[in-house]
Amino acid sequence: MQLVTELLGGNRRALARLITLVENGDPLKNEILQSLYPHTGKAYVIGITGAPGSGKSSLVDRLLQEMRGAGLTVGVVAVDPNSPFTGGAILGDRIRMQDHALDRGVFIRSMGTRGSLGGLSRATRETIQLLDAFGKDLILVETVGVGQSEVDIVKTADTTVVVLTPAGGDSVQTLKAGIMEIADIFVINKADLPGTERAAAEVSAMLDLKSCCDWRPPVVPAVSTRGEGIGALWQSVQEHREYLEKSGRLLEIRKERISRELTEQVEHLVKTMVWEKIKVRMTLGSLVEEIALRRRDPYSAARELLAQIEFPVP
Ligand SMILES: Nc1nc2c(ncn2[C@@H]2O[C@H](COP(=O)(O)OP(=O)(O)OP(=O)(O)O)[C@@H](O)[C@H]2O)c(=O)[nH]1
Ligand SMILES: [Mg+2]
Repeated sequence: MQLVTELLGGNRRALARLITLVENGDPLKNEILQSLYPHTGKAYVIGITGAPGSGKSSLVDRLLQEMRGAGLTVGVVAVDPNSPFTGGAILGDRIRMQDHALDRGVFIRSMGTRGSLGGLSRATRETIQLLDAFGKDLILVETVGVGQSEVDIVKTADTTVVVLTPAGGDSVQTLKAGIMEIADIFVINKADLPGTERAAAEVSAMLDLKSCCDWRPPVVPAVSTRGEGIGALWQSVQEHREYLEKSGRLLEIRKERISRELTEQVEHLVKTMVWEKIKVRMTLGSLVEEIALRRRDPYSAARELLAQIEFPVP
């Protein structure tokens, strides 16, 4: 495919077009991802998650400067499950990253919700693959971490940075959402506001309770609007990466990810296949009527539907 060859040759427009095709579930999607797969696995993925308005985009903006300064190329995926917008457009002044848009070593893509959150996390993962194949050294994924489902998106990262703020009791909220468990690094952003030390102490106390693992997530205070603490954050990211690489953990977590993806892909295929068969053979409507009238039950009805399908063994 011409576009795939162009992407591999470093053509940014081909990259943008392929992301759109994949996002829209183009019929060629699997073929595209399949042919690019051998070129992936080189990029290092960093997830940045935190409550709305905690300063994730401002942090990404500053991190980009550090990373570019180190001579590395970067892809950014800004995922917002609450936004209906998707595509290349940067969402107004909420994202401060526009300055980097002219830098050819940086590629930024924002992504809004496409129906389900599950769909969004798949689209995010696929976009990461395209950026990886394109040759970006680092990929930053910004996600609004407010619920359990966003955790799925975060699971695609090698290093996960959780952004907290001193105000508003974010830390407690995040703890509830289960995001605490997946943090490799904590940032207490807006450290210019009161309560920073207390927030940092809270996180440390919580980490003390966790009797696990060789890596203790550092707690980094930052003022992203002024660029303070960004050097320390970048340092922590590199240290975490080094820890993962030296301990063999990186290979392990990447295998775990592949295992999840493979399972998900099989389930996705089975689901598609089954519903295609069921849809062509009968309508569900009458069955629903029957069940609503309590003449039937959904349990035996589901089994009967499936019993009518002859499963082809590929
Ligand atoms: N005082 C202070 N304000 C900050 C800091 N970092 C970010 N802000 C402000 O917080 C607001 C949100 O910043 P963003 O970087 O857009 O936050 P975000 O987490 O990306 O927001 P969403 O993507 O909407 O969830 C902006 O008005 C920033 O200027 C900081 O370190 N200190
Ligand atoms: Mg943002």
